[in-house]
Amino acid sequence: MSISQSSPIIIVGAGTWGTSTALHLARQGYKNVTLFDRYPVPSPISAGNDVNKVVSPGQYSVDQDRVDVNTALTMEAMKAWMNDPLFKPYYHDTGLLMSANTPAGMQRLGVRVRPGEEDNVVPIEQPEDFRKLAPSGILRGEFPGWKGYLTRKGAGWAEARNALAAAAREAQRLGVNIVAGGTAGQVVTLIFEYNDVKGVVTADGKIHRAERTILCAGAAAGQFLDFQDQLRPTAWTIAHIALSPEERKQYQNIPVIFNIEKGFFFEPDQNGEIKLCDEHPGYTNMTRLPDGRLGSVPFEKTQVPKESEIRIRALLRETMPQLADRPFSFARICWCADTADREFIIDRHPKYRSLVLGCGASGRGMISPRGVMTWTLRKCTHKLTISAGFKYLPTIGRTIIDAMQDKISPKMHECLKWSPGKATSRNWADTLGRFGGPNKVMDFGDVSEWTAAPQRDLSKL
Ligand code: FAD
Ligand code: FSA
Repeated sequence: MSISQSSPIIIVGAGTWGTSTALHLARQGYKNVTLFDRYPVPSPISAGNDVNKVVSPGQYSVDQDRVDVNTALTMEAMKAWMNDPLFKPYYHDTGLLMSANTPAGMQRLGVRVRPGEEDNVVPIEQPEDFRKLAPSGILRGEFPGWKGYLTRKGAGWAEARNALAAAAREAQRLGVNIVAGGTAGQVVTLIFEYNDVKGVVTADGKIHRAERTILCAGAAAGQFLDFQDQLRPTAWTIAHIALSPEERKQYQNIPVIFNIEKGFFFEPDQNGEIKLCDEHPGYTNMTRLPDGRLGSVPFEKTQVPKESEIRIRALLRETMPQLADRPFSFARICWCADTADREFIIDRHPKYRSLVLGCGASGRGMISPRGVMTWTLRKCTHKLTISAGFKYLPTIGRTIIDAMQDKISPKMHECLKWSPGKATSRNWADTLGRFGGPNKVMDFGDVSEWTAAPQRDLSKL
C-alpha cells in the first residue's frame, strides 16, 4: 500500500541515521513523522555523539558497482557538508593524512601516488614530512615506518555532536515530533501484525501505530528484529586529553592524522581537548542469547580497556610524545553494527514490507585480501580504505526514504539490500579487513582492567 505525506511514519533511533531520515522526511513535506529515542538528543549511546568524526570521500571496494554506489553516496554527502547551510558550519576542511606502517597495512592502504601530478593528494613518507603537517613542535614524534598520503582539501572532520543536534533541531522545526528520553522514548518492541510491522510499543506501555516504521537503532537494532546474523554489534574506543589554553592555539589547524594500524586523532575541539582513537578490529561482547544463539550485546561504559589506553599512548609516543603521559580527561566505548561484508543495509524488509531498515552503519571498508586496488583520481592513482557511517549524516536519510518509496536504483539496491545469505555461518571473529592492536577481534569478556578517566554526562557535552 502506498503512503501519502500525511501517513504516520515512525523512526526508531534519533542517532546519526535516524535523525538524518527525520530531517529528510520533513524536508520532503512528510507531516506526520515521530522520531523515538531512549535518550534526549544527542543520545549518550549514539555513535554519532562524539566531538568529531572524519569526513572524507573514502573509496573502499574493488567491485565497480560498489565503487559507483559509494561514489554517489559519498559525493552527495561531501557536497552537503560543504554547501548545505545546515551542515556547512560544522565541517572543517583540514585535510586528512591516511597512513600505515607495515607492508600489509601499506598494501591495504594501496597508495600509488605519483608525486607532482596531483597537487591535492601528496605522498608523505619521511618522518620530517609527517612533522611538517603541523606547526613546529607539535608532531614531534619519530613516526617509525609510517608512510601515507595527505589529501589537502575536500577531506577533514565534522563537529559530530553539534551537527547531529542541529539536524534534530531542524527536523523538529520542520514539524517532526521528537519523543526522546524516559519511558516515552524507549521503544521496547515493533508491532508485528499480519506478516508486517505496524508501529512500535514504548516502555510507558503506549502503542504507536504507523504506516511505515524505519529502524535506525544503530548497534541496538538487533534487539527489535531477527537480523539472521547480519549485524554484529562491535565497539571501538575513544579517549580525550585536555590542552592548556596556550596549547590549544598551537595545536590548531592540523589535518586529521590517521594510521590504519595504530589509530587517529584530530586538532583540539572547542573545549580544547584532543580526541584519540586506537585502531583495531573492534571489541565484541559475546553472550549466550535467550534463544540459545551466541551474539554480541552492546553495553554502555564511559571508560576504555586499559590495553586500549596503552595503544593510544603508543600512538601518541610515535606522533606527539610530549602528550603521551597526559591523563585522559574522558574515555568511552562506542558501538556500531558491522555487517558480514561491512556494507550498509538500507532496504524495505522483504517480509515485513512496511518496515524500512537503515542499519549496519559501521565503517565500510575493504574486507578481502584481493582488495589491493588503485583507482585514478585525475592523474594520480590512490585509494582510501574506509567509509564509515557518520559522514553520511547530511544525506543518508534521503537514500533511506528512497528505499521506503521503492525509488532506489537497482544497482544501489543490489549493494544495500537485506542479505542474510551473506551472513550464513558467520565467523564472529572476522576482522573484516581491519588492522591494529592484536590484529584480531577482541571481546570485552576478556578485559579485566579499565581506565579510570573522569566521568561526564554525555548528553550535556
Ligand atoms: P547511532 O548514531 O548509534 O544511533 C542509534 C540510536 O538508537 C541512538 O541514538 C540510541 O539512543 C537509539 N536507541 C537505541 N535503543 C533504542 C530504543 N530501545 N528505543 C529508542 N531508541 C533507541 N564514522 C565516520 O563517518 N567518521 C568517523 O570518523 C567515525 N569514527 C568512528 C569512531 C568510533 C569510535 C565509532 C564507534 C564509530 C565511528 N564512525 C565514524 C561510525 C559512525 O559513528 C556510525 O556509523 C554512525 O554514527 C552510526 O549511526 P546510526 O544512526 O546507525 O547509530
Ligand atoms: O574515515 C572514516 O570513516 C573513519 S571510521 C573510524 C572508525 O573508528 C574505524 O577506524 C573503525 O574501524 C570502525 O569502523 C569505527 O570507525
